[in-house]
Amino acid sequence: MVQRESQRGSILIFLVASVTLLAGSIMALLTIEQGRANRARTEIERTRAFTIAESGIDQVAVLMSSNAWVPGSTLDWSKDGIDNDGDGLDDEGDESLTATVQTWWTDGLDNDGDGQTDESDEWVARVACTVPLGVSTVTLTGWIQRLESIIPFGVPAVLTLLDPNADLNFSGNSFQINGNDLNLDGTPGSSSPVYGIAIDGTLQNVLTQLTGQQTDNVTGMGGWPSITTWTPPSPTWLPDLVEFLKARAQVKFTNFTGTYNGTLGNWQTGNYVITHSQGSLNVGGGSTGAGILVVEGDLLVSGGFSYVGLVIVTGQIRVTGGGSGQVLKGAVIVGGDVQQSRLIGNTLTGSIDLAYSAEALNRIRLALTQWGIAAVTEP
Ligand SMILES: [Ca+2]
Ligand SMILES: [Ca+2]
Ligand SMILES: [Ca+2]
Ligand SMILES: [Ca+2]
Repeated sequence: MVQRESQRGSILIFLVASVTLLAGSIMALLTIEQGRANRARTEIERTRAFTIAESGIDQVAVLMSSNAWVPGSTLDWSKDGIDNDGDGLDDEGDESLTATVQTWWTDGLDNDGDGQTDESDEWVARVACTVPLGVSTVTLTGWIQRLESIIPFGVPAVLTLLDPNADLNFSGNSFQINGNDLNLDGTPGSSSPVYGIAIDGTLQNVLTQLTGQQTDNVTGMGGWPSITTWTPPSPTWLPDLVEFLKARAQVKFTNFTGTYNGTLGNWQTGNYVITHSQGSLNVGGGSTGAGILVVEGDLLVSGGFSYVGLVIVTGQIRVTGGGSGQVLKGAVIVGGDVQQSRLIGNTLTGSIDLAYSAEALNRIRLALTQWGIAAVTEP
């Protein structure tokens, strides 16, 4: 009897030990499972955070291309008032993305170590994008680079004539063609001057058409008068350029018969517009603009007209005075003649004032630049 009691006791101890052991194993298994689930969840979160960070870099590239990125600003999905993840809620808890952008061409540093600071090959934006999600935080660096453009911002002169036999007809002293750099506020700029006039032909053709008194009005690089010869990089340079810009024009005229007196962009508000006219265009009456004006035909200026940027005309430019004068800050490229006639009725009126402005061309270049993502690195 004593023996049976003792046997029963041993079995009980054995059972209790087994159950404890089993419970321990189950607990261990559960812990492993839990760890695996956590790791899987963390992995999913990380992948999602990675994808979101990539979208942030895409967004910066798109904003830069549409000239809507404010330099020095930060992208912050949690405060932008936009439903970035498309779940119907704005700026709710899980829209956590911040991106800061370092613009190499404005930072006053020689980022590529070539001895030059903020030069044209430093047109690179470094985007640091951070996305915290759950227990994970992903940081990506995007390298956004300017895409090549065929827009000629390195112009030889403020007035470039592509016709070797172009007729130039200015009216007395009522014109200025100045290749010295001028800022948009009217102060002298710090960029190197360009020539007053460049012609894809002999200098003689230009010189014989200006009176001695008129040569004083063509200033810029290389002394007096400031005239040079220049040949485009290819025979199809002008038509290629026109096609390229036509495809990107925001304002289009087609054989417009009236006189346009509206606004084609405004440099003071940073609104630079590509305007294309199929056929001749007549502007005047105080019309203003900023950007690139492309005319496939003749440009007739029949009243006050003031423009900041690049004017490209495949035919002639004809100016008939009037208003407060014709003012351009930037550069002009013309396929045909340049004619100025100031006689309206019996009254002499109006003047032409063409001034080279590196600031104007740089601003337009920046505004019209397309940006592409060159690389994405971690972090
Ligand atoms: Ca949302
Ligand atoms: Ca948001
Ligand atoms: Ca450099
Ligand atoms: Ca720099």
